[in-house]
Amino acid sequence: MLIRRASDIASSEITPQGVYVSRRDFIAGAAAVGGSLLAAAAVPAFAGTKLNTVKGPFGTDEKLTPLKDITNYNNFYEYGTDKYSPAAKAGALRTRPWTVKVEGHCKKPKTYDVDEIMRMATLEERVYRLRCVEGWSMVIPWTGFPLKVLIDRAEPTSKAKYVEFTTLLDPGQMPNQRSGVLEWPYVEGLRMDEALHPLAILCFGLYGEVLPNQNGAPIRIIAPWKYGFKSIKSLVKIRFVETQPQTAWMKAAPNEYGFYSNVNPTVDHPRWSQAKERRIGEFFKRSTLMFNGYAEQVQGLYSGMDLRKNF
Ligand SMILES: Nc1nc2c(c(=O)[nH]1)N[C@H]1C(S)=C(S)[C@@H](COP(=O)(O)O)O[C@H]1N2
Ligand SMILES: [Mo]
Repeated sequence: MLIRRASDIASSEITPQGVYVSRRDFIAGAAAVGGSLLAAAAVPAFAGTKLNTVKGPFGTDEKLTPLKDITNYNNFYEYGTDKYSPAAKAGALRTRPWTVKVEGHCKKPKTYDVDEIMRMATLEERVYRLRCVEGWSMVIPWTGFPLKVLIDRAEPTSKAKYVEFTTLLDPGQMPNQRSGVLEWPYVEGLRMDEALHPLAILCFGLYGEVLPNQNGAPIRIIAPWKYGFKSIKSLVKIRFVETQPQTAWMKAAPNEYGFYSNVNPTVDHPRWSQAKERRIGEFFKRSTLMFNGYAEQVQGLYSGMDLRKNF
């Protein structure tokens, strides 16, 4: 088993937790937040700030997708429905201060500052495949740690059967929320056991640096065995609920997007096949793997379920 939990990692492997801020970023940060230099040093607010990470589990030998593709070919409907608007427009998002509300069926609801969350566990680099429902894929070195770390802090009760995630709602900073393309704010969800799975991470960075805004700064979810749209960006709320959440995509097109959204080459999207994918940067399509190649890790979550009905 390749899984290493933060608690299994020897303290000698762990450089002081949190972030390394270069002098340039330190000064830029101080100027931009208008706060003291000390406050700026503790605040890794800006894309490009280096993060202290250790190598995490679930690696892959596949070629990494170049940074320029990961940051210039995005889905972030809050900034438009084409792939290039997020890079052009998401600069408007203010990622500090930023809070994440943890609420619902749990013993310890709390509103966290995102920097407090970042310091809860060692930041790991995890190279995961991302498979978009539209048929393209990338291989991305994300920085984060298991979502389970934060869930455990909240002490969910037995009524917590699902976790609902919500993106920021602020048309001033997310101009395409003025359109009706989706019902805003963007909402996603996982079943509790999915959310606790060691593959599911809270993500703060990629390629060893703080997330660019267009990739969902300052905090997002990555669930690599599901289509990319489950990996919700710019998260402001985590809510423990008893019934299955209605996600933004289910509301928009319930016949096309189900709650589970597991990558599944044998279940087509009603308008196109899911059997193949185009790895960004490659010419020939490759076969899509069950659960995006993470079957060994996650298939047990779905034993006995009809994945054609629960798509
Ligand atoms: N809030 C929000 N999260 C979102 C989306 C979105 O439009 N809004 N798009 C999703 C889709 S469809 C994909 S494929 C991934 C893309 O992530 P990336 O741009 O970092 O590659 O983000 C997902 N998370
Ligand atoms: Mo997607």
